[in-house]
Formats: sequence, structure tokens, C-alpha cells
Amino acid sequence: MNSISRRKFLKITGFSVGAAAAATALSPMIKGAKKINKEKVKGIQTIPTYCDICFWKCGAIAYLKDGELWKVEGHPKDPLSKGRLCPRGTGGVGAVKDPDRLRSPLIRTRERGDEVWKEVTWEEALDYIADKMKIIKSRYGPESLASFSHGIGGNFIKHTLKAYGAINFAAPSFAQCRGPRDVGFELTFGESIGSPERTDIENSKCLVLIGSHLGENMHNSQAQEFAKAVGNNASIIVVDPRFSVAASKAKYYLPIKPGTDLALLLAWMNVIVSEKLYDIDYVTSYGFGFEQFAAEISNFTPEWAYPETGIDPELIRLTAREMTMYKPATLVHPGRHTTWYGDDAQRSRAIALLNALLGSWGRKGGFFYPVSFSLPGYPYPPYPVPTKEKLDNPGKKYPFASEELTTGIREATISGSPYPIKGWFVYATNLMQALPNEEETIRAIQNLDLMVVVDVIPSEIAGYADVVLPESVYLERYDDLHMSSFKEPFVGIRQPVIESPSDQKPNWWIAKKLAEKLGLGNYYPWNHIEDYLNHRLNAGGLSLSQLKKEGIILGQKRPIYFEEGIQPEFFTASGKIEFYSIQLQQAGFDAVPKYTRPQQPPGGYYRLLFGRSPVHSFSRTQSNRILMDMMDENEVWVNQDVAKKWGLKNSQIVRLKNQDGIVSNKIKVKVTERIRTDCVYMIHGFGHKSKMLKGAFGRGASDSGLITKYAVDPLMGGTGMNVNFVTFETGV
Ligand SMILES: Nc1nc2c(c(=O)[nH]1)N[C@H]1C(S)=C(S)[C@@H](COP(=O)(O)OP(=O)(O)OC[C@H]3O[C@@H](n4cnc5c(=O)[nH]c(N)nc54)[C@H](O)[C@@H]3O)O[C@H]1N2
Ligand SMILES: Nc1nc2c(c(=O)[nH]1)N[C@H]1C(S)=C(S)[C@@H](COP(=O)(O)OP(=O)(O)OC[C@H]3O[C@@H](n4cnc5c(=O)[nH]c(N)nc54)[C@H](O)[C@@H]3O)O[C@H]1N2
Ligand code: SF4
Ligand SMILES: [Mo]
Repeated sequence: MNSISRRKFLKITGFSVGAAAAATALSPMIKGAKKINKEKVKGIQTIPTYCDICFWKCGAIAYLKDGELWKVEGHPKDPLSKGRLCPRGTGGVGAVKDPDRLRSPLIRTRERGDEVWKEVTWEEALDYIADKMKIIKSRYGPESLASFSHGIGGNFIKHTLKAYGAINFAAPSFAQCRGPRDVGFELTFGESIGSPERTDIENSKCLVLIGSHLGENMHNSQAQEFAKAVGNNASIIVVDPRFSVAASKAKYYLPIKPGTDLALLLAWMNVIVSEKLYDIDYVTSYGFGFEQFAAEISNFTPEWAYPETGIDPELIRLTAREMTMYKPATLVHPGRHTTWYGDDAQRSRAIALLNALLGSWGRKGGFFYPVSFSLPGYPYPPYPVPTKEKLDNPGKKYPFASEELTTGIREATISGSPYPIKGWFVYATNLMQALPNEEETIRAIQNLDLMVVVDVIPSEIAGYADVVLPESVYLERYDDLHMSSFKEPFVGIRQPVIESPSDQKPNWWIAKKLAEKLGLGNYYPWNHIEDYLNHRLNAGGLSLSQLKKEGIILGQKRPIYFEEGIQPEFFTASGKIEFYSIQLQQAGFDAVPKYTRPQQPPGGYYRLLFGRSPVHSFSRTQSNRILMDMMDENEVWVNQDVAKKWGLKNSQIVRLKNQDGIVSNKIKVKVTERIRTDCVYMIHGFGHKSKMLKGAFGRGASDSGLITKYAVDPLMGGTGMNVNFVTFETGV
């Protein structure tokens, strides 16, 4: 542990006991996990790699003891992990030994969704897929095969599909996650936030968290930097209908009425502008349309916002002034999972504008300018020229969508318009849990001639596949080079630490073999991924053997703030920070964000909110036995007054029923003062329906199942999912 003690770090997670227990629970060796060369080396071996339990990609060091996988720790040289993994990364070794893992390729023998399979060889599985892909290409054209993937592991699969002629690719990280935020910031500063986020939390003197539940949201660097900021006595302001772990560290906690954040943001800006507390030099030098903006927000006083948000006008004034006291080292965190209410890109734009008033963009303690290592791509032959356009956003219905829309591809698959989609190739994304309205996803799948899923466990989406391909987990494989943009440039490697226990294969092998079967072998001029990696590294004067040994190679540090010499440059239409957006106005949207009151729950119903557990990732870790030991089901948080009204006791088992009559699995009630009376809250990712996922099946309830309704963001097509209401069924 460097700058902060492990104890303090765990404390920030709000999971001190459990996470500490995880660290000790790891000591027993993971039996059956073979080491990479067959004869067992006595003693301790260390092999650097990077974590894949979530998409943060922390640099890690895997330890083998007498040839058996023992534990994984953070890589001290890695700018993201700084030598420490989060509880999920530490428990990542449990993914290797998950008894529910997929072991061999499977072909469906009954209806889609029945989960009845025959085991086949890789030859049979890939021949089956290649034959169907050839038929789709000849009947409909290669554009009619769409692909969904999430994470770096999808790179080679995408390469094969692009070589085949596919053009429709999407990930849930845009329309179900950070899309609105990135669009809101692009429209304002001309650049997006990116992942890992360009937020300089550790140097913030005042940190404003709007929903961002850092400490439960365990993105490692952010959680560590948050611990640092707390340690430095930064002033923390948390806005959340639920008293989160972050709220427990806050100087000011604002228990906002869900869905009204835009009203609060407008009122904060109203105070800052009317009291002339903004960074006048910054706004004058870099701002565009400030006068019009100031005029538009002049009516949105704290008194106006009070009945909307439930936040006392004096508290709004106090917190607005607090932010300006520390400017420009005040960071209003842009959030990440921002698909909430359908007005999300405009809410994110309001967050961007508030930061602009505080002068935090490009400044220390605000938003830094990320830097990255750069290596040329592998020189492949060009991909075929498409004859059709992408179909996820026909006619630019969502004019500001800057990435592809998963839900757009789903819609086109259902309607067959603008052209039919006949195949889905799904890599590492559990669409049944990630997309809202599961029934629509099933309807789309029923229109397909081919549905392939590459996964490590039998997820819900795998249950709907024609062919399931079992992948080696991250500790058993190579992946592409890791060169995220962050505070300093670096290149990291993922390399096999142990062998796969059964017939699982890495994505690069699957992608290359499939390409060969499709007659596209010329797109893989290399024999083994090591040749590919070495080729790319050599182009930058590095070598694979060096990177395999060191795990991380750092590049030259470069300036990341205006103060350090970064030239302020804004890639917006006006070349300035757009307080007033002519682009939005011309497209028929509000040039300055406006607030619309969200629909309220009917009597006896509560808004369904959801978030993260510090010890799980989405719907992917619930069968990991080490992480299960810390949390094996979710609970529904219910305010104590609401519980009283319904006669609910702590740990009582209920079902939740939503506005459309959908009823959840059984779930335990957590009676608490820590949430408002108009909403309930649960951790996402539980309530698995896949029978083959024995460890997680039926444990807890699924928020995804209850999200039948969603509000589409008119600017960029994101799916706001906080618009569902639930009531209790107690007679269970
Ligand atoms: N209801 C609801 N929906 C949500 C969210 C929510 O909170 N609630 N969150 C949204 C957000 S923010 C995001 S980013 C998305 C996330 O959406 P996804 O990225 O789809 O997340 P998961 O549900 O974990 O699905 C990941 C899948 O990849 C598989 N997998 C894990 N490791 C590997 C591997 O090494 N190789 C392969 N081939 N497969 C692997 C897992 O078993 C799992 O089936 O979901 C979004 N949707
Ligand atoms: N441990 C762990 N960490 C993760 C992940 C994981 O799976 N596991 N996933 C990662 C990913 S991809 C993402 S996108 C992030 C998601 O994490 P974040 O972006 O931090 O948070 P959200 O999921 O948007 O929001 C959840 C919080 O918002 C609050 N909230 C709900 N409605 C409202 C509202 O109307 N107003 C306000 N102000 N607050 C509201 C909830 O009470 C909750 O505290 O987490 C990342 N970190
Ligand atoms: S944040 Fe945690 S789970 Fe995600 S990559 Fe880092 S250590 Fe792994
Ligand atoms: Mo996300």
C-alpha cells in the first residue's frame, strides 16, 4: 500500500469487513488451475497481467505458488491501480474456479431460451457458424449480421466480422451507460469524458457527486482518489435520493427528489451567475453565448427549484457558494451511468456548464487532458467497402448520437427496417440484463437465422444462442494491448497465467479460426497473437518479451492541465465553450437546458432505483464463489416509514411488481432511514434466470426484469431506465 493505508481504502468502500475477509479468503490456492508450463515450478512465481472483472483494466500481478494460481494483486507501476486492486479484482481468481463455467462449445437442440444443448467440438461449432454466415451474406448481404460486444476482448472478433463485411456494431456502454454524459460534454467543451474518466478527483478541493456513488461504484482509481480527497479534507457535496457511502463522507448531503437534478443544477447556476461568483476571466476568454445563457437561467431561482427538488433554497445557495470558494479546483463529477430519465444529455450538459462557470475544465482538481501511449495498428488488408449504411440510427433520428445504439439495432431486428438483420454475434455482454425491456430483446432474437454468444459462464443471453462458444477467462489468455488515456501514457499487457481447465479458447483464437473458415485467412497474416503483439510493440521500439516481464511500460509524462502548458482549444462549432448551443437550437432542441418535471409514481408505488455493489460487477460475478461469499443476493432498500405503512420487517421476503404487472423473484427487504420515501433501491445484476448458472440462479431479484419502460433521450438515443415504479407483493 502506498499513500493510503489498506484500512482506509477499504473504509471508503463501505465494505471494510467483507473486503478484508476476501483478502484472507484468497490464501487457499485455487486448486485445479494449472500453470502455463506443465511441470510445476516450486515456490512463488509472479506474472503481470491486467484485470478483467470490470472494464477499468487495472494492472495486476498474478502469483503462482508451486505452480498453482494463488492470488492477484495490483501492479505497483500501473497508473490505474497503483498497486491495489478493488475487492472484485482481488476476488477475480474466483472466476477461474467457478464451477458453473462453460466448458465446451454448445449447439442448441430445442427452442431458443430452453437451454437444452449438445456439446460439440470447436470444428463443428465454427463450421456451423461459418455456414450460416455465408448464407446470410448471400441472401441479405454481410451488413445483416450485427454484433454486440463490451470490452477490449471483442477487438479480434470485430476484426473478423469487419473482414466479412459487417458494419453494425454496438456496446451497452453508450446508450445504456455513459452516452448522455459524453454527448452533453461534447456539445459544451467539444470533447467527451472518456473511460477512465478525465476527472482529477485526488486534487479536488471541492467534489460534487450527483448520483455517482463512488465507494460502491468501485472503479479503482476513482475510489482511491476519492479516499485521498476525503483524507485531504476536500469539501464533499453529495446529491442522491439515497444516503450512499459517498454521502456518509460528505459535508453537505442533498436528498433530492429523484429525477429533478436538472432543476437543482439550474438553480445552482442561477446563484453563481446572479451573485457573480463564477470564474469571470475564464468565462470571458473561452465562453460563447454567455449573455443569452445568463438571461435564460435568470428565472430559475432556488425558490423555484425548491418544490421540484425538495432541497431547501438556503441549502442550494450555501452549496453553490461553497463550490465557488474552491474554484477552479471544484469538480462537479460528470457521472458515468447517466441513462436515467430521458433528459440525460441535457442534464449532463448542465453539469458541463456548471463546471464551465467554475473554470474547472483543463484545470488541476477539475478535468485534466488525458494522454496515452500510441502504437500503430497492425497493417491488415482493407475491409470490404459497405454498400449499405449502419442501421441503428436511421435518418439520424437522434442527431447527437456519437456512437452506435444497441437498442437501435434491436429495433431494426424486430422491424426488418431499413433492412433485415438476420444474425447476432454477441461477445461478453449479457444483453438480457443490460438492455431495458427483456421482452423486446427476445422478440428481436426470434427473428434471427443465427445467434452466437461468446461467454465464460452460461449467462441469460447465452441461453438464447444457437451456438455458445466458451472463452478462456482473462487469467488464461492474451488480449490486445492496453493503452488507455489517463494521467500518464502507458502500455500494459494481458497474458496467460495458467491454462484453461477444459476446452475453452481465447477470443483471438476463435476470431482467427472463424476467419479461416470464412475464407478470410488473409486478414490474419500472423500465426499466434504473440506475433501480432510483438509486431505492434516493435513498431514503437518495444518488445513483447520486455512487456511480458514488466507488465507495464510507462511513456514520457506530458502536461495535462492548462497550468502546465496545455493550449485551451475547444472542438465545438464556435471553437469556444458553448454556454448557448446554436447546434442544438438548429436541431430543434433547447440551446440552454430546460427542466421538465418527471412523472411521479402512482399511489402505493415507488420509483425503482438501482446501483452497484462494491463486490460485484453488473451481472457477471454473481456465480464467482469468492465474491458470493461476501454477497450472494441483493435486498430492496425501503424507507422505514414506507415499511411501517406496509407492515414490512427487516429481512422479510417480498416480490416487487412494476407498473406493467411484471413480478420479480423473491427479495429481502432492507428497512432503512437511508432512502427517501418515494423510491426503493436495489443492486443490479442479481436474480439470474439461467438455470445452468447454478450458483446464482434465483438468488435475489433482477432490476432489469422490472425495467419494462424506458425514456429515450431525443438528442442521442440513450435509454433512461429510472422511470419504472414498483409496489410490494407481501403474500409470498
Ligand atoms: N437494469 C440495468 N441495466 C443496466 C445497468 C443497470 O445498472 N441496471 N447498467 C448499465 C451499464 S452502466 C452498463 S456499462 C451495462 C453493462 O452491461 P454488460 O457489459 O452486458 O454487463 P454484464 O451484465 O456483466 O454482462 C457481461 C457478460 O460478459 C460475460 N463475460 C465476463 N467475462 C468474460 C470474458 O472474459 N469473455 C467473454 N466472452 N465473456 C465474458 C459475462 O459472463 C456476462 O454474461 O449494463 C447497463 N444496463
Ligand atoms: N463495484 C462496481 N463498481 C462499478 C461497476 C460495477 O458493476 N461494480 N460498474 C461500473 C460502471 S460501467 C458504471 S457505469 C458505474 C455506475 O455507477 P455511477 O455512475 O456512480 O452511478 P449510477 O449507477 O448512475 O447511479 C447510482 C446512484 O445514483 C443514485 N440515484 C438514482 N436516481 C437518482 C436521481 O434521480 N438523482 C440523483 N442525484 N441520484 C440518483 C442512486 O441512489 C445510486 O446511489 O459503476 C462502475 N463501477
Ligand atoms: S476496478 Fe476492480 S474489477 Fe475493475 S479492473 Fe480494477 S481491480 Fe479489476
Ligand atoms: Mo457502465
